Amino acid sequence: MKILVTGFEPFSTHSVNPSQKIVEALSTDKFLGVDLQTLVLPVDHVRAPGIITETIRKDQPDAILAFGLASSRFKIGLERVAINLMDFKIPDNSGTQIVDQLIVEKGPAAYFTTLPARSLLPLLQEEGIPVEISLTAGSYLCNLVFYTMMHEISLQAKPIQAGFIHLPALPEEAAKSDKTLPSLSLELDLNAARIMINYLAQNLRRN
Ligand code: PCA
Repeated sequence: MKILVTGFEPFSTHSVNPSQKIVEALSTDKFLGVDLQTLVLPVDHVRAPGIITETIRKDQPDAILAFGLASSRFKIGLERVAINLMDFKIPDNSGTQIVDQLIVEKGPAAYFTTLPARSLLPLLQEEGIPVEISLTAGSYLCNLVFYTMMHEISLQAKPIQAGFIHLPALPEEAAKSDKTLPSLSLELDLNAARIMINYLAQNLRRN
């Protein structure tokens, strides 16, 4: 079975993106019965949705785990909902700041994650990973990619398990910051990603 894992390049004041780091580390991992595909997306409101849509159409993954950085979070966030809105508080890496625009004209207001967030939560917590179910993926690039992939999946009418996961900042960023910045280690991020991949693989195998 094919599982696609995506992350993002660094953006704004963040010199490092934990989602890129975990994707790079996972690309050399082996998971039983899993053809794992990894992708680092640009923080660009035109290129990122284009790349994710093309990848889903071309590779037809059975499941998608998309990761990004949410630098003020204390816990890993299993995002529950993607909204049809671009309302950037900062420009993307192309220098564009979009305000009050729909992602898909006439698209639904929102899509729910199709990841089994309720089942994943205790699994991750039992491993000592700070994690929560989050009700907002924001209105920037992460939400844009999340909404775009859920929209493509809904157009294809396939039962693909897909969702977005936000990661707190890495300790190296918190160490350099003059603000009080919560952080989580790359080791815990990676552990969480591996647990989720194995869980999806087992569930997909059963179905
Ligand atoms: N986080 C940003 C975009 C890229 C990333 O890693 C977000 O939360 O929208």
